[in-house]
Amino acid sequence: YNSTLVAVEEPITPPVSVKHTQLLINGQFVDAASGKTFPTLDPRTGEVIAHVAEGDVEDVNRAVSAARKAFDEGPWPRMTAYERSRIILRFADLLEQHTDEIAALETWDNGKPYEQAANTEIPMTVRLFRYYAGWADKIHGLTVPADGPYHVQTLHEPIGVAGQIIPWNFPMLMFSWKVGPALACGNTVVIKTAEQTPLSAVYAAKLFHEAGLPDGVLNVVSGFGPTAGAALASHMEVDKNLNLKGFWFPKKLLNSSCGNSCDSDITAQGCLQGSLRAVVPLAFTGSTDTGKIVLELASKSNLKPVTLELGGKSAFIVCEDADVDQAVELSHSAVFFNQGQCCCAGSRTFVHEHVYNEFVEKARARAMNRSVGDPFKVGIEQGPQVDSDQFEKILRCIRSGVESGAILETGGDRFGSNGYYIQPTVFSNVQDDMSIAKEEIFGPVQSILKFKDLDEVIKRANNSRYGLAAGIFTHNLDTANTLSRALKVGTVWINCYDVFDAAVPFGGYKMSGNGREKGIYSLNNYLQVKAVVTALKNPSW
Ligand code: TXE
Repeated sequence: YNSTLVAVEEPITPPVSVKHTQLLINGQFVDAASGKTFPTLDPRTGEVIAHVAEGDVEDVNRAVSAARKAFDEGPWPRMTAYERSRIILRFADLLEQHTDEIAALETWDNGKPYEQAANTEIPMTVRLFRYYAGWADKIHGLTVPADGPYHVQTLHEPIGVAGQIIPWNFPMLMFSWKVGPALACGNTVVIKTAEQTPLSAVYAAKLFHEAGLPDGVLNVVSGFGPTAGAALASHMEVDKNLNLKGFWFPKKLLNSSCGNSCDSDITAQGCLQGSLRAVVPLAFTGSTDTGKIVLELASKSNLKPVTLELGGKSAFIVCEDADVDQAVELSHSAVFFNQGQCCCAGSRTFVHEHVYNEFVEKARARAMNRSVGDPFKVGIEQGPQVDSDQFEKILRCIRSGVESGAILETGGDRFGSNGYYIQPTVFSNVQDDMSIAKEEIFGPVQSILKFKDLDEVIKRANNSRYGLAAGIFTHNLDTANTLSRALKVGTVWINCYDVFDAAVPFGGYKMSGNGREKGIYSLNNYLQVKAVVTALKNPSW
């Protein structure tokens, strides 16, 4: 392997210290109820960065109660939309002022290049909050010309407590996609961060409180998926002042929510001394497998609506008239950006047979030229993978590619002997039935496939359980239009890739998820519509 090697054996000391390691509930930093902590690790070395509070069921319950109280009794949904917007804008300013520290926390915890975090991701996070701050005072209903002597209007109201579960690949961006629209609409939030990257969100949430966010509006719980995450997904949110009869709920869930102990699922209904108010909605980003679990937990608890942003195996299609140099460069970043840890990574590179050989040669050269090294070092394009699980999974995928007969053009192994670095890897001669062409690798591995004509590539690109995104490289308008209409995906990029904008919706077809985030579309996830019908005394006017 012949990349621009940069020593990874002696990691650079991060230019930041870890200030916050507790949970943030009701505006206060608190330990986990159990007193437990877990280590968050530096992917450059596998060494411990800090011990972080390990939230679990009881902490999620505390956080949901705080969020519920802030929604039912607090100023947040009652203040003017303009005031809410001002607080979100003040937070965006603070975030911008603290870009260096937050970017350093992201790099330390996740392994992504510091320059990428500081110059792209934190600015995009700031932009997203400003975008949704702009929406706060522009959310309103309609007047409806109904039949009959009625004045009809719709009110667009916040739903209540939003539960949110985010992954580790873009911790701050995922925080903004979830928290921005939920708060702009006047909801309150409980967000569970990923166990690999708990540091930045709690830091940012502290800044939100400095910006004037009332206590309880934004609660951050760090912890693991099957415990804290599952508790949020299955939360019942039961208040104890009313008597509900005739409802059936699984005993386990009730006990975890209300703290009482019931003998059986059936007798559990006697325990429901409360009005049932769901944690709604639940927004999840992560793997398709965990998305299924989350959906099941939501339906088995209280049918809370769930939006899912899941995995992908996106096609990047290089047509015969494409600018090959541009397509090589963009297909390279479409796969390798963020160490390949992007849900929309263009991880199936389909290349027309007429430009295939030239493309493969140039793609190989570009990958060999990728600068891999300590992500705090200037000029580094690729740092380590986030953790040992991901590192091992990617190496397994690479082995499977070799065993199934794909041609290993470059890479194929770990990089250095320390931490979770992987060599940029390119396979050519990849066939549709190989697992590297079907499964989400989530690593720096490009799979190049050859195609002959449009009909064929449409069928093959759509032959996937995923449908998140696609890239099309052509100067032929008709080809671009045909492909963009035919591909079953949530985003199509034409002669570009990974163009993210706060105003542009993002989400998946098929098993890449449901619902859309960003833009005006995300507001719908956090609003409910009330129709108000008033009889007119004198309809002739
Ligand atoms: O994901 P998980 P993992 C894909 C990618 C990666 C694979 C596994 O292919 O290799 O998923 O990564 C929380 N109830 N993506 O294991 O498990 C968990 O704590 C409730 C694509 O890290 O989906 C974390 O906060 N929550 C993806 C979040 O789910 C649970 C980004 C994501 O973790 C839970 C990440 C449970 N039972 C991985 N189990 C994308 N779409 O960008 C886990 N979690």
